[in-house]
Amino acid sequence: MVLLKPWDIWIMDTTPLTCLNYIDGNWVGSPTIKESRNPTDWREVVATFPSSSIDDVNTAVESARRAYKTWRLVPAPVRAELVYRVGELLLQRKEELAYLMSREMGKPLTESLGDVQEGVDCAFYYAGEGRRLFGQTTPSELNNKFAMTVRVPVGVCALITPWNFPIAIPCWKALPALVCGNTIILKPAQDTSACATMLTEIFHEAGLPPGVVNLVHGAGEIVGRALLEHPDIDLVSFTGSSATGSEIGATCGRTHKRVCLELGGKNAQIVMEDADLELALEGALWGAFGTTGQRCTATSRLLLHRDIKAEFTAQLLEQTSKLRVGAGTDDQTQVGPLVNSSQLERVEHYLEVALTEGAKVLIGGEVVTEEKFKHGYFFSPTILDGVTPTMRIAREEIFGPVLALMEINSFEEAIAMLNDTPYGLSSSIYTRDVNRAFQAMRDIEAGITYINGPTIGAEVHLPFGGVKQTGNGHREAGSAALDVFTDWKTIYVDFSGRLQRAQIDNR
Ligand code: UN1
Repeated sequence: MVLLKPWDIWIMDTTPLTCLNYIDGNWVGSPTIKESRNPTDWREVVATFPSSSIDDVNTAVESARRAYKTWRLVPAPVRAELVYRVGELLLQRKEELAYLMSREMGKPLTESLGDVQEGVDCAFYYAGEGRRLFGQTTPSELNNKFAMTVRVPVGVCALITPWNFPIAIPCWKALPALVCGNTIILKPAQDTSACATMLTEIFHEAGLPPGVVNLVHGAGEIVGRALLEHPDIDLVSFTGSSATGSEIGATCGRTHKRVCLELGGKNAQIVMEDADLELALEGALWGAFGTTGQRCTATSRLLLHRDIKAEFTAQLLEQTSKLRVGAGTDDQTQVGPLVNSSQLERVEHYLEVALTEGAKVLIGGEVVTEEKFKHGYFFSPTILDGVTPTMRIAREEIFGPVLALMEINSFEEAIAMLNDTPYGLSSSIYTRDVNRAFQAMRDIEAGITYINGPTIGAEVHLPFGGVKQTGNGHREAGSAALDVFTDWKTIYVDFSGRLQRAQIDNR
């Protein structure tokens, strides 16, 4: 791939960025400061950002509440034009943002460009929604009476976003929220504070009025918690771990907030004996090791039919050994570092668990020890064999470059094994048998199923989310996200000039 190459400018300039909160249209600080660092070399500070307090949250909520009074009355097609402008500015600054992302959280440049593109796609898609936001009209059971539904905004939304898609996921949440007439407070992951700040700069430049978008940096335990407890927040949208999600769900239940949760995955790819094996191999490598396995859609289990397992595994090992591990900002890199030390420790911990449980490491399984990587959080792409469904490594989300191989003897066993997990986000099957493909589409318990494609690669105009412990029944992206960010209002207009009693006067 040929990248437009203004990289060199940014490569030279590694002065830490000073990121601030953005409240009521102003960039403001907070007394304590934290740092976000480059996971390729943790000695490099990418940005400093405020460690915000409950007071900062309160100010942001007041500003969002004030702005909501007028923003909700701006016609949706006009709101949509500003959302469209966000897309144009994201496109203009695509390379700059991607480079920053690769420095700040380590994903390879091509993937960072994809992440920004996902934000652009989202902007253009939801800008279109501004001229739709369809409701329904339906006949009334009474004469001279009109019945319809309209979508109305929910109010002030807290968006709590992860570091693995630092532009795409905030866009998935912010852009539908805004086009629907809500105001927002973005609380980004601390590891990607600079990306969130640059995105907010774009919201500002696009002309969103003061208070419509607010950004509050800082810790989940302080800023996140304050948002959940604040009586003036109407909706919380969160993407992250299932453990945090269940706490958020419980708090929002207690504080009567609408809550949309996008949580973990333990996604599997099935390879049947009749599959195009080359295609399935490419898919497995991309699904398991893309973004260093740090996607909620990552392939973490590979279910191989016994007839092809030996041959497929040999090929897989050969290809895995060729993956180029390196800095996200190096355009030769295929697998970047993990985002921070605790993610690295988590992966190391799961490797210990795997060995104790009796799994076998076929490749990888260790921290990369090369001299040039010694200040980074690199873990080698890892394949484990002999994994059985009851092992923790077959059930728990690892969020790293670790792929568990499991053997299947039949299609029925494959589906049962794929479903045997507390999660249900993404899934994949490679087969040339159209009957099996359709049975899989019907019987797999997951929000997303790919036929002859890997478990990653969702597009913004289709619903995204999962079943079981992956979520709480909502979907992001597509027109489904409008159901998160709007309430239905049902309206009856009686133009008969008299009292008409439903269920009574027409009988
Ligand atoms: C995530 O894994 O957190 O389908 C989001 C994909 C991306 C989005 C992933 N478009 O892998």
